[in-house]
Amino acid sequence: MNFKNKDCLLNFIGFLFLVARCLSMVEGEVHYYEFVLVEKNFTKLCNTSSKLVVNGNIPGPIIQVHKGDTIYVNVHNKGYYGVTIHWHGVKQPRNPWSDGPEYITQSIGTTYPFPKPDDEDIIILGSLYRGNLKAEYDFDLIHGNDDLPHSIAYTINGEPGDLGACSKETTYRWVIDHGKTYLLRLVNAVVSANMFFAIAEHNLTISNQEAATDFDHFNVTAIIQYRGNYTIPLSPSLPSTLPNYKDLTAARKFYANPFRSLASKDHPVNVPLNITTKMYITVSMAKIECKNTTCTALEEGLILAASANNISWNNPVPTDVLLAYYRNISGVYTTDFPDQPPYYYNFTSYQLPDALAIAELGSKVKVLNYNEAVEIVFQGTNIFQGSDHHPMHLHGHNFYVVGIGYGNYNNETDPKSFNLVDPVAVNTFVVPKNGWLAIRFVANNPGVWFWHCHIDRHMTWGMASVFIVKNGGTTETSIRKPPPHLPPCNVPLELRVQNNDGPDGKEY
Ligand SMILES: [Cu+2]
Repeated sequence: MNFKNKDCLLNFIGFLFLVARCLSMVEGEVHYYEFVLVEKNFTKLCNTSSKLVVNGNIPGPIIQVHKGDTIYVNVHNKGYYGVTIHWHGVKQPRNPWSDGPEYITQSIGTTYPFPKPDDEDIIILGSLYRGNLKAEYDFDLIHGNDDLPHSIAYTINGEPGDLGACSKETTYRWVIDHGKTYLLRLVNAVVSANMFFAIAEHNLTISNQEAATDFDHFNVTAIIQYRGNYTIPLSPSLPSTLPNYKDLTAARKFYANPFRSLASKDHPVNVPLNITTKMYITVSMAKIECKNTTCTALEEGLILAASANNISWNNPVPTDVLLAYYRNISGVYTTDFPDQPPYYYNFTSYQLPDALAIAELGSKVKVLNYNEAVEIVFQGTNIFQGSDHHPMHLHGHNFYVVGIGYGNYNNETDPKSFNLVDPVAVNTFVVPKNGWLAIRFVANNPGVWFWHCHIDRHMTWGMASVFIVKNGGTTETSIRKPPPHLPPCNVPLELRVQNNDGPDGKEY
């Protein structure tokens, strides 16, 4: 798999969330931020381990800016590993050079489209790991283990909450005023699960797996506390309406929503109607040939992987896709990512032969002409009875969610129910378990753009590929020049900062 090709120093993708506030009309401020990435010890759930964090905190700092502002972020990496940073939600027009994904490249309206809230808070749902996660992750990939490290708990703003051991004192607490309206920005940064979220005794309109049991059976809590004169109860009340972990019906009900946006004259949508490129892409668990003698193979020579149209993404050598494309270096990637799966079968059947799982390892990309109107239907499969939710993330573009459903996509009847009027525009959306997702976008951002399942376990296993969007013929529609400080991909071994810690966190 891709673990062998660690020529890049950039072997870890960090995620940062940028919150753009759009209340003020003042534009054009300049903001400077210093991010220091450092390994620091944290004690959570009675256990102390080192974690790579930004400015010493979990979660990291929030950048709050206005539309039109300029932001400079200096990142100082004082950790053990090479790091790339990818920004969700920030357009990078013609500029894949700073997009972030290792081996690949290294919208906001004017006002709220609803009454202005009195205040707001950001809730980041996360995963808590024990031990040296990077070392465990490398170990599992190198040995082709059939799984990756598992978290031990979920967190809200870095804290597991009231129900965990040694945890109550640091539960995240938000103090609010009675009678006011609050906006919550919810970010699901959990590595491998979708989450139900509720606030006890409050109405909230928000928008797992049946068989899987290896997720954290952990209710993460945080506290909302009203200001004022009253006796604060010793323990907070818990929501009574929150579905059970495994309540698939509740999840299905949620996904059966038409997912309408708040489209209006002031917040228009512009769904492409004349589609010029149609793709049908199966996203699936898979098996690939193990090319490493230390693999813990599932069966003879095969290890667990994930695929898109039966291709399991393999990070290219000796350089990244972007540089190879820009400099015309051949042999790094191929342009034959298929528009449809190699064979058709009942993708969501409960009994599928394992032979269907065998995927090809490849660095296959899809090339799109500038301004191509693209429709993709992602089809989940139940191979290994391993169907799952797959939040598909596209870099460089937003897309419209025009359709979603269960079972196999029917290309005659399902398009009739597409929402082409007021669909949501996002850069990540889920393919429901044993279902499909239809998206549309215009390929108007020239460059090299990674797309992948955002469950990191699946992405690591190869549920990913790349769009190359060609130039449009003018300077304004062409990819920018690389920045002068572009770091070289081939970093000599002796220059790399190395951490020789074992999975137990101790040096070996
Ligand atoms: Cu996935």
